[in-house]
Amino acid sequence: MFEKILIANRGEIALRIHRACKEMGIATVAIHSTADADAMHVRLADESVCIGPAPAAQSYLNVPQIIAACEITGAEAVHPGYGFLSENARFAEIVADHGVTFIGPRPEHIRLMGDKIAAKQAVAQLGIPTVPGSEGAVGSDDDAASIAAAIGYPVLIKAAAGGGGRGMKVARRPEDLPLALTTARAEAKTAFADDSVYIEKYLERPRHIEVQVLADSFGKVLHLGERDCSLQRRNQKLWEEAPSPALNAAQREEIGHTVTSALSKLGYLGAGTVEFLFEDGQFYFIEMNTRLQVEHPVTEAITGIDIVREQIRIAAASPIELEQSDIVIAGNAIECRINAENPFSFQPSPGTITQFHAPGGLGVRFDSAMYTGYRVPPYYDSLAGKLIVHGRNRNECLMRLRRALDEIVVAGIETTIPLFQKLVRETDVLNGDYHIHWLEQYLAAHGA
Ligand code: MV4
Repeated sequence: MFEKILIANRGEIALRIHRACKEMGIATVAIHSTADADAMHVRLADESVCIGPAPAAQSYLNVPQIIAACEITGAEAVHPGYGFLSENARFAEIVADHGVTFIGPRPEHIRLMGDKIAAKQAVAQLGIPTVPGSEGAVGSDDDAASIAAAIGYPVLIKAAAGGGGRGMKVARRPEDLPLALTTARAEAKTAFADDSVYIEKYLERPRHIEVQVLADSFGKVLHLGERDCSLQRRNQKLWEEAPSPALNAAQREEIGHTVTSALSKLGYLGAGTVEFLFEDGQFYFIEMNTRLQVEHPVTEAITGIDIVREQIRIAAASPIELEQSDIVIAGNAIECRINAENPFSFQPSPGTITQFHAPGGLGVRFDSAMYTGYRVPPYYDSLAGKLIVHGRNRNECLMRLRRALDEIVVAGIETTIPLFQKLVRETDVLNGDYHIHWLEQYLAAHGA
């Protein structure tokens, strides 16, 4: 096992990784920008290295500085967390070239899943259901028109280099197609310097359901059930829950089996998430994330498995000491993302936290790097904390969530807490009856 791990991240996820390391008897190295000198992740770590000025490009994305920090501290492995360098295949290679273990998947799989067309083709070959559409990038507008006619309207044009929803355009009728293609290509060219696009059948009101997997270096691949992440706004998830209110045990087992069998054929290693759209009882692959995700704690709550500990063990070539039959889904868990933002306009709200009180009690977890007097810097994403609540069933979970939301105190900045206080009283949310556009429609009707 490693003796020292460098945590190449900040905020709540740096603390999350630190905690797993401490439980495993591993020393930690924090890296930080000048803006984060007073951050909790720096205070908690055994050692810290300042790697550059506030902008992420010069600090948390500064590969030479991070490698130097490994060398001067003697860290044997790097955990990238999420965001920043976590899905950068080149970073994973450079880390390995310096004799340091990258705690994550193999570079080839990070690279494959970063190419949306190649990923879709690869997983389709491995038996994962995908959305009907073009086989790879579309050529001329005439080719696009015949593909669209064959799959039927509405269709969605997606950027090959995209992901996260950028550069997508819907064509509802054949006459919309030329403009949708031109706009999607132009946006893709500007955003990614690559104007290749592909076409899919447009799903009108799907849910976003993702399957968590763990794969070790001995060929064992397990799934930890799914998370429903449909409650989102502008591709920012706000509420995630597990299990999905939309699936039954047989559907869960079937999609879980499909995913593990595919990833085992691929030779995947580490933690990963396979994302699907789910509509009318059918799953359609959209993307695979080759990193730890923000919402991993809801899966930890219902399975009792420490996903970060498993990532570290897998990277150290230890076997997963569980079988699929050992993984039992117990109760329900919900995560609310407490962002430093106006709850209805979602404008960032950096500033000093004048008062802070974390909620507690049975079934309540609060992952955050906040403290009273902490100044939320304006340079990074606005996630300030994650409230994760677990109950023996969904109703118990919702009762605890209402109680915990009323208990948290975060003063001095605006947060998304008031939005969640309204959502936990909405009939559709209480019934689990929502889809990927539900929250945007709700905010348009009830927002600021
Ligand atoms: C779709 C879709 C409907 N039909 N594909 C958006 C992000 C990208 N990763 C995939 N996305 C979508 N792909 C087809 N064929 C609707 C979305 C979508 C979405 C998906 C997941 C979570 C939130 C979303 C918000 C808007 C659109």
